[in-house]
Amino acid sequence: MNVPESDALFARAQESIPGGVNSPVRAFRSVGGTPRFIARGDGAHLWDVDGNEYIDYICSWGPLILGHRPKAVLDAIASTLETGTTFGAPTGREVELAELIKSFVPSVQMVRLVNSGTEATMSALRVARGFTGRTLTVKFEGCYHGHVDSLLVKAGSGLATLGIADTVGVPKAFADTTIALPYNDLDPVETAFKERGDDIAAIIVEPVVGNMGCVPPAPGFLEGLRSLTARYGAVLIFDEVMTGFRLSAGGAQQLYGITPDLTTMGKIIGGGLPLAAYGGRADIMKKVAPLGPIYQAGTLSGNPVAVSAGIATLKYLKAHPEVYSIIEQRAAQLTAFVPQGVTVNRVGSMFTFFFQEGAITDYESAKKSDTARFGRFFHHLLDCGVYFPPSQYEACFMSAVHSVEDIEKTVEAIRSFEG
Ligand code: HOZ
Repeated sequence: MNVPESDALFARAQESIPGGVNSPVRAFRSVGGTPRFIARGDGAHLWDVDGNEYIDYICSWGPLILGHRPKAVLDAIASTLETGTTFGAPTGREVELAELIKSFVPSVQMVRLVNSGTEATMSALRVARGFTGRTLTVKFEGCYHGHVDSLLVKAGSGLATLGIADTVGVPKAFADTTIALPYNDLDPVETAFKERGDDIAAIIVEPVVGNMGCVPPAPGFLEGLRSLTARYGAVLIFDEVMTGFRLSAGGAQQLYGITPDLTTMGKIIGGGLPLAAYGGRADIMKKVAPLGPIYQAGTLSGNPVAVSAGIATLKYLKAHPEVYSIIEQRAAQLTAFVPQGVTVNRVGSMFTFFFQEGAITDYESAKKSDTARFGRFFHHLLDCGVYFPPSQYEACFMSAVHSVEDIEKTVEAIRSFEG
């Protein structure tokens, strides 16, 4: 497909922005070709600057559960803009959003609003260390928790996409505070606690992984993490930036019936604007300044425009619980046909077509995928007007406004792949 306007913008962008993009996976590096520069979105569809239309399964990497430009969210933003954009002082809306979050996620007894998922995980980790007086964190290979220094060890998402094992720029001393273990395997976690349990502050985990592609937890894995952290006095952090408000109203923790100590949230919570949060047990959150000695702050935290978009989104989800069955059904319909040599992992409205046969349960198995064939699949879909993430190691997201026709057209495109 010729995309002269995107080509021209990409050439210009590369003169001023590293790799021409503001977040690495967008650069199409692992699939080749020119990233589409987007002119606009509406509902489940996107249009690029060359006028091509796509059915969008990136949904801005997860936030757009209501699609592009949902009326409730646009109205809330517009009316908030009439009052100003930022005050650097508390507003009633922040209280309303905090109360809404608590009503969706009962394990969150207190919550602090921040601006990005990275900020949320960075802060939650600091709080876990401050609360326990310990240093080490257990994370899982292929999970990605934003670009927090100590969490970029064996991380998924863009690092997996670009083949960066461990980023340069993280001091060894920081990386040494992280114990990276295989996902879905409890034995090494148990061993780590036996050997270093007195110094492990937290386990942080994507309860359903989205960042090595979609990988569900094996039966008993999350339960095992819960009981080990409880036994050793460590904090269990669920990173629900992707899964929160998506896999159910109460996120993965509601779906699997596990109560973490702290939860990080992002994406959907901001209704398409930059907003994220961390929260959990009141006795832990009461250690955060100004109540306690653990410092964390932000000029634009609780920004009124983002907060109003978040409130509008969560209120819509509360009033329309049927959204969850709709997006699950649509995703099931889309993934019913699987090309030969491909395995689909799906949990609710998150899914990935892995270009290999056999079970994908962890980072080792995810990495066995035929990424060159995935790249051909990706470009075939793009040519058919279907916009998937430009990486084998990301999840697709369904929105409430993908229509049956959108899904049928997508399945048709998948069926016609001959690569
Ligand atoms: N790390 C994000 C997905 N896992 C990608 C964000 C982006 O490129 O916008």
